[in-house]
Amino acid sequence: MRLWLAAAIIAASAATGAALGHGEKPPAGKGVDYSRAEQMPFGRAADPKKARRTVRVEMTDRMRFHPAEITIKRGEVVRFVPVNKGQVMHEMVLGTMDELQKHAELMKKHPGMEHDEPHMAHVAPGHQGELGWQFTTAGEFFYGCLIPGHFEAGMIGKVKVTP
Ligand SMILES: [Cu+2]
Repeated sequence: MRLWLAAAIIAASAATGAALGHGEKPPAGKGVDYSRAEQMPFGRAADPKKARRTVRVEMTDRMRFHPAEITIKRGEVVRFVPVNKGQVMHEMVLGTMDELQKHAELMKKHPGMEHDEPHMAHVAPGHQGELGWQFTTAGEFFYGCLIPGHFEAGMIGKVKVTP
């Protein structure tokens, strides 16, 4: 009886989820199998639903992130909500400084380049995105906006991961 009830609840909530999602743009990371997320030097993609902490990060046309520095405990799953407060496209891309610099160079050479991976969120003006991440290594990591010109203008933030 109890098992049957649990199954019914799961089925009901799955149906509700499907109804809510109808006609909407799928949230970032949807369909990602997080158990098989690629381990990167700065961590791995994680289910934002499992996050205990949400960090809202505002992006402005003054080429700044607010906050520009975030402290996170190693192993903690964080749900980032990048909010575009500007009039132009912005994005939040997680990485090491080295990787972000290389990626920014690439974006400059190929401005129309399509790039979309679990560690980045592109956000249209007036919208917000979602990014689930688990920082698995202590150290200093960064987030940048790699829209050509933005990174160079200082659109960069720092993540301090404590042991
Ligand atoms: Cu930007």
